[in-house]
Amino acid sequence: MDTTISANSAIYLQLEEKYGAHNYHPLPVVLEKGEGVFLYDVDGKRYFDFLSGYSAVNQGHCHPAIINSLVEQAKQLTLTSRAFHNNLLGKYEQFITQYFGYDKVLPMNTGVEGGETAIKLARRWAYAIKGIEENKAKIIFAEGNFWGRTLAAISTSSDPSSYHNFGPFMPGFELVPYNDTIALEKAFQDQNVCAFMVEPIQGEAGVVLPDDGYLTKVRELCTKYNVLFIADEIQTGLARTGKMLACDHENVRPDILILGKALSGGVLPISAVLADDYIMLNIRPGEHGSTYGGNPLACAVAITALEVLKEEKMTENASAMGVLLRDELTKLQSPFIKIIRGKGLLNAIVINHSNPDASWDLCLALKERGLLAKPTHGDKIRFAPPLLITKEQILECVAIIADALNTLKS
Ligand code: IF1
Repeated sequence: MDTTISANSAIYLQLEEKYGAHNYHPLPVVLEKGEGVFLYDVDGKRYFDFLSGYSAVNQGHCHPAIINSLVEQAKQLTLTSRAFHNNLLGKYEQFITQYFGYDKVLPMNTGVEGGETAIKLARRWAYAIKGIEENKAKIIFAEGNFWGRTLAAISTSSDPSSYHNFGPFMPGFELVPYNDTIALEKAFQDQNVCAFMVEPIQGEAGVVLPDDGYLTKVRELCTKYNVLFIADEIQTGLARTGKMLACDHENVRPDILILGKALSGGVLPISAVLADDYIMLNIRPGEHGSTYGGNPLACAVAITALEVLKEEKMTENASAMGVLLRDELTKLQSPFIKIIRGKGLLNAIVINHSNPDASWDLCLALKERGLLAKPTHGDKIRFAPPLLITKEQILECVAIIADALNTLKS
């Protein structure tokens, strides 16, 4: 048991240990309140949140306007199912399609359902429009991708910890190296390829950025070979990288856009797949959906979550605070930081240390000093605070990081 937890916290960990599946290895901290950039544990200790619920809490924890929309709508109507119409779905569909500039939206719940929906739309377009022989459609993914935990998602994974001993896997998927448009164009020579699904920045892989111009080239190749460009912006979207969408850094427009996470501001699972009519209308009534997809509660929350991003200029702040964070971390000149990378407030450091537990130990030291972050893929630590963080708070957090780094032994 980690010695850095209180007796009070230990009670909660023991309950999870005994009664919950052991499918995570969380940091030893028990949280009970969130407000803005801060989280508070069961002993009242305050922490800066540098994970933001894996970019689901871009707007800050329990954003008052989002919570107000949740509470007011919850008193009115939460779920009709799509068997009937309701007074919010059409309003939300109009709002989000005009917000991002697409003809239509298919509302779902979790991010991975958004990915599954995008794949079904691409396959349906392949057979109905591109004329690919039935059951022959292929979709290309990038090595290092992560888009969820369903059997389709792990069928496209290159990470054994995602797919090992979960087979057999879904056919019709192929991998090319990320950030490699030569390999991508080679894969596009296969006439059965109908789509390329890619994250503009690979989150789970440890905030891996492609070369400038990669997305532009992807767009060109997809157009040239009549392949749908599917952008998984579930983690990179919604102002996180300093633009409303990470694709906006290169002004490229994907054919299918997948959103999730911060679409609800961390309040409940909401995802959305946006596309134009020539793609969206190939799925006919009764051919796809979900019990909660597009429920009135989600519609009310998502409209406010999107409004808040613009009203509070979170895109601009993410861009400026991201530059400040990376500059200040660079100034530390820490021997324990190999790489600092990121865009906007989606950042990661790669730890330089012989001890494989160094990144975990650093996260424990950060926790002790009031900052919560978690390693990904061993030696990388993601630094992704809510997008309303201020300059003063960034500087305070860099001081915490510097002090924690000093606890690592050479
Ligand atoms: C876990 C990772 C992040 C995502 C992208 C789709 C989804 C995700 C780019 C699916 C979800 C979550 C899943 C969560 C931890 C977190 C994660 F470490 F797993 F990979 F963020 F990097 N596309 N990512 O990042 O969305 O179905 O979860 O709503 O599974 O541990 P979801």
